[in-house]
Amino acid sequence: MAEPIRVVVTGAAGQIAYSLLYMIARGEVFGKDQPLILHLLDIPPMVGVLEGVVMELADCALPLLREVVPTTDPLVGFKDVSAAFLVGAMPRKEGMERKDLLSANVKIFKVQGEALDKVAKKDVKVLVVGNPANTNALVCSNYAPSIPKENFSAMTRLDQNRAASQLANKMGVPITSVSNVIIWGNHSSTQYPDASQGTILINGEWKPIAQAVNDNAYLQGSFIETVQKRGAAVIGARKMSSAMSAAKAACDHMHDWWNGTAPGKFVSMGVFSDGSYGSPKGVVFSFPVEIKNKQWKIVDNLPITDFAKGKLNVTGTELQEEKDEAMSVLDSN
Ligand code: NAX
Repeated sequence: MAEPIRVVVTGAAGQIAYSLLYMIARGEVFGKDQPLILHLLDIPPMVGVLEGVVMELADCALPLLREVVPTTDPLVGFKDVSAAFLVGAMPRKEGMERKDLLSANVKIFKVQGEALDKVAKKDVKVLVVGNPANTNALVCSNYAPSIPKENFSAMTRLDQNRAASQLANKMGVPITSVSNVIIWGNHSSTQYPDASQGTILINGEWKPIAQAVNDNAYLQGSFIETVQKRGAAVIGARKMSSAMSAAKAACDHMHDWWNGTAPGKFVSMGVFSDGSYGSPKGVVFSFPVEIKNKQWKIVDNLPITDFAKGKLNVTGTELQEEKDEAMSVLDSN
């Protein structure tokens, strides 16, 4: 068997981590032959809860889980890690402006970036889940200059999974029959879920989704809105935000980053923009990517309609504003 790798989950006492830790420790991300040492990072008031999570992980009797390291010290949490799931963040409280939320999170992701820079492996893969995920990833990377920018990403996989699931449901096919649906831009309500490059397996034949669905008003209307507002719908029903599905999406994201994408398939990830598709350079923007040897590459030359251009512009503008606000908070600190 391989040597164990160290993997950290922040916000380890929270609700997403409660599902995520189990999925990782089962081998669903790094493989059934890869032993793991799990680092659980949270803040001091959560130490008691963290202890309970450690007990439960022990009680799961998981063969791949060699050791669990609960801590509130980022320098311990990030020490020698090969993969980092940054789930913990400051939640938006009632009446909080975006600037206040950004400001609180900038402080968290600055500390974590600095710790990653000091003690993590230089090829660590960092997935930011905690919101505002795209801009938190940008801030974190900013404070970890010794780790390549390509190793930081933000999660839009939950949005991708939601979009694919909507389409599978509408067409009455299994989820495995829907491919290459894209999430562009920010993990926020300005995101652009785009089915125009996607394909769907119907009666043994892969067809363009647009052709199979044959309802442009739906694809450019309620499909997009349903995905954009799905998080709010789950909160409305559950009185708590998406957790199980967010954990599954985080596993999917890291799994594909670690293991690669199948030929002809792509997935969406928030990554540093090189200006592709007219997006603002230097923000963390969700693009369709293909992955090989643990390196992602933005899928290029996809046709972009005027409708899509308008949507990309809105979400890109929001990300540029978030970046500018985050940078102004950083400058004033
Ligand atoms: P919880 O409030 O259940 O858990 C968050 C945990 O993070 C808490 O235990 C808290 O103590 C911890 N924490 C706070 N500051 C920390 C720090 N500096 N270091 C380490 N731990 C810290 O939230 P949960 O439902 O688990 O959601 C976590 C984050 O995921 C939130 O920011 C949420 O908005 C975000 N989400 C992002 C999604 C995405 O698709 N990118 C979807 C799901 C989710 O809404």
